[in-house]
Amino acid sequence: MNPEFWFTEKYSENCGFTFKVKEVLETNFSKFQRLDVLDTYDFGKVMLLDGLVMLTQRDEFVYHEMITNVPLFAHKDPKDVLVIGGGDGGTVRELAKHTYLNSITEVEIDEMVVDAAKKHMPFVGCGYDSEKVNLIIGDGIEFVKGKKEAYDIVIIDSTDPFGPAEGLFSGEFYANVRNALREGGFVVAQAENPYYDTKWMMRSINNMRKAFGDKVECYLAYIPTYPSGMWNFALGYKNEAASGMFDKQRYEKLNLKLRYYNSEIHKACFALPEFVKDMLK
Ligand code: AG3
Repeated sequence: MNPEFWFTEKYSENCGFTFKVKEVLETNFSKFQRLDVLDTYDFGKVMLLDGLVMLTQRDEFVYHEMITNVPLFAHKDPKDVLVIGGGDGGTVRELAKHTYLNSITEVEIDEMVVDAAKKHMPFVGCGYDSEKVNLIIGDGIEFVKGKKEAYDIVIIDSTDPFGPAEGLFSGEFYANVRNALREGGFVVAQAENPYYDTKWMMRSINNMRKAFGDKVECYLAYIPTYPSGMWNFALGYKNEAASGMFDKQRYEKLNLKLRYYNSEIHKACFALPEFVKDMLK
């Protein structure tokens, strides 16, 4: 008998990432997906959706700081932010630190994710403690349809582009998101990685291009527990490119105590390796 229990997310037929598990805290099913929460030795609490790592206690800060602070500090004067997905609460936790915002709306399709985060992962579930966060349980695709210039920033914090999230990567959806943005607005979507998921990454970027034309740029962050550790974010802009913009004054005034994002990263994250640039051509 081997008392050890290991979980592997397979990245391909031949490669994956493995955690040694202390305990399985929850396994649950909704009509959308399977959810597991593990307690692991090296990465603390881990949330899986359909067997894929959504976040770990140890490195979630990278993803959540980067999906929020890059568009927020690039924007000239953000007031209203919409999050689609992000049920674990990590994204709204970061947004709530931007105390000048008027509203933070999140549309998450699966309440099971919210409940599990609140129960087992208070470090992200605490995102819902802020009064400014308005959580709507519903379909983000339907929610954005017909919205006109209602948000300054839309953040798409989804699972991988198959299963319940598939529609969140389509050209039609991005066109609706564009209409929902005000002048000067940005959309940011988690957009997979340039090693294992190049097909998905490019499909997502090309669909964003269908709505935003050449006004799409990418930035990277280093997240050990996501496939390849190099994670891509796609950013669509209505007017000026986000990569050249940074509200230094607001950044200094807020004086956030962050662990990954800073003014240098804001600029540097848009620097792409040659092989990624080639892929994006
Ligand atoms: N959403 C993106 C996770 C993608 C990870 N993919 C994978 N492990 N195959 C994360 C949600 C965090 N709020």
